[in-house]
Amino acid sequence: MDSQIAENFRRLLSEAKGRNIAVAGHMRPDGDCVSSALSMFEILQAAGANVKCLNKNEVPHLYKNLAQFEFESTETFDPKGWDILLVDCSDLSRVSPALKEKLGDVYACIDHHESGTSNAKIMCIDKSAGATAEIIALCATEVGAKISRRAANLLFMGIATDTRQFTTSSTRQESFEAARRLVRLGADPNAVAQELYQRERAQKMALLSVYLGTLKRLCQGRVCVGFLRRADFEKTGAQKEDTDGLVDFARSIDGVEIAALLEELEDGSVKGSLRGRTPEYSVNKIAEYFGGGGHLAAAGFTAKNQTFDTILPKFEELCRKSLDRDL
Ligand SMILES: [Mn+2]
Repeated sequence: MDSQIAENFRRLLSEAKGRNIAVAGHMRPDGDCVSSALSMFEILQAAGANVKCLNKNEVPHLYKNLAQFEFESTETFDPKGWDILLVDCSDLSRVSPALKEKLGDVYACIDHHESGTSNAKIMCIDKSAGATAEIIALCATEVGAKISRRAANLLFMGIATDTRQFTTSSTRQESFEAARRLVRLGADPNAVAQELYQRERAQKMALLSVYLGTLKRLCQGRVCVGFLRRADFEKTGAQKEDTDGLVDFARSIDGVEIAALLEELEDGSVKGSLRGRTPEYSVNKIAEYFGGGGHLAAAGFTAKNQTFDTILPKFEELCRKSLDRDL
C-alpha cells in the first residue's frame, strides 16, 4: 500500500482532537461498510474526537451481534458543526441524496471503489484494496492507533465479506497481512464465520429460492440474470438487506461470466447488482451507464423510472460489448 495513505490517515487522527466527526457509509450497508464505520467510530473517539455514525439504513441482521451498535439516521441528522468522513464510498449521493442537499464539502474519505471521485480534504483511497476495512486495518496498525477486540473482529468481518472469504480478484497480499494483524489483535475468524455463514434468516433463503427460479440466460448463456419483484418480499417476508449475496449464486453457475440481480423498488426504479467472473469485464461500466458504479468485478446501480422490460435490451447490449471487451 502507498505510504502516503497511512500518512493521510495519521493526519486524520492528529486533527481529530476536539473535532465533531460524523462517519457516514453508503446506504444499504454491507459488511465492509458496517465494519469501516464502526471501527472508525472507535478509532476517532480514542483520538479525542466527538463522533457519530450515520447511515440511511439500519445495521443488517447478520452484522448486528458483531456490531453491538446502531447507526443514527442520515435523514434526521443536522450537519451543522460536523465534519463528514465518508467510508466505503466516495460520493455523498451513495450515502443519502437528502444529506447531500444539506452538505457542502466532505472532510475526509476512506474508500477502495473504482467508481466515484472524491474532493475530500483528507483522502485514504486505495482502489486496489480488497476492502475499506483492509485500508483501515493497515493504516491503524501502521500509525499505532489502538484497535479493540471488537473492532478487530469487525474489520476482519469487513475484509472477509468484501473479498468473499479471500477469493475475489481484489484479494492481495495486503488483505492477508491486514487479516494477520487483526487476528493478532484478537479477531477470531471462526467466531466471525459462525456469525456470517451460520445465522442466515430463513426469509432470506426463501427469497434466494424465488431468485433462483427466475434465472434467465442471455448472450449464449454467458450472462445470467434473475429478478426480484416487490411482491416477492411480501410473499417471503424478506427484507431489502436479504438480497445481499444472492447474485453470487447466479455467477457460480458453470459458463456464466456476468451475473445480475435486478430488483424492483417501491419508487419505480430498478436496482441492479452485477458480478463479473473476472475484472476484465469491467461490470462497473455497465453499472455506470445506468447511473451507478462500483468495482471492476462487482458493481451496482439504481435506475429511476425503469422496469425490467425497459432495462433488459440495453443491459444485454452492454453485456455483449463487455464480453467482447468492447465497453
Ligand atoms: Mn467495500
